[in-house]
Amino acid sequence: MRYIIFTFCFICAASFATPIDVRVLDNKGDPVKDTVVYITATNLPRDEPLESKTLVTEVAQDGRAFKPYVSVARVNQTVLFTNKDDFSHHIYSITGPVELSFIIRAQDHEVKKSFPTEGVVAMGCNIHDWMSGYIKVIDTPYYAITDSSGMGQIHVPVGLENADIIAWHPQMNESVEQKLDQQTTVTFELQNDMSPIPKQKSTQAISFYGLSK
Ligand SMILES: [Cu+2]
Repeated sequence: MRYIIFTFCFICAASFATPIDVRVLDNKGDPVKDTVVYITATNLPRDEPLESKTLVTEVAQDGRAFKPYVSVARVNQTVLFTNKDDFSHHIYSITGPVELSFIIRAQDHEVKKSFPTEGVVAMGCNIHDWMSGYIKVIDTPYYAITDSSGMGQIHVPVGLENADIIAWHPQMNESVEQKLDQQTTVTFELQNDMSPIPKQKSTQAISFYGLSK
């Protein structure tokens, strides 16, 4: 009987989450990949969805680049930095909730970090100065990152009050937001030009105190 009740409640809960399809286009109508889209509201549930409690965001250093270029972390969620290269990186950030500066050594050495408040962590590497990556730290369980079609999907529970949907990308000059009512599709058409996305060079790095190849 308990199993039946549990199953019934699970189906109920799932049926009350509405998928919202989000599309982000630049001011030329082209899709914008790697945009973080997320929901805020005045009554966000205090109990997070179960999956987010064990969620770990992985930011890899791979081929002298951050992969992915844009990541999302919840406040206080573990971010796992992993080095896929066979040489070291020296990751830093002077923006965001916490300043970062740590060396991550070769061959799958791992470093764990977390961030106590919302913000934007703009990362670089002291050894490979072209490396650029971002972590958007947010305090909501309802978010997505757009794919190469500029699309993302967020499952939102019913009953959110004063809900907004926000879009952020490192090369936008500001976040944009819309009121979220009952709509199941949301399109952002950016008005301003975006800055160029930096190229992650893959040329041979210069040796630096034995930390790099
Ligand atoms: Cu590096």
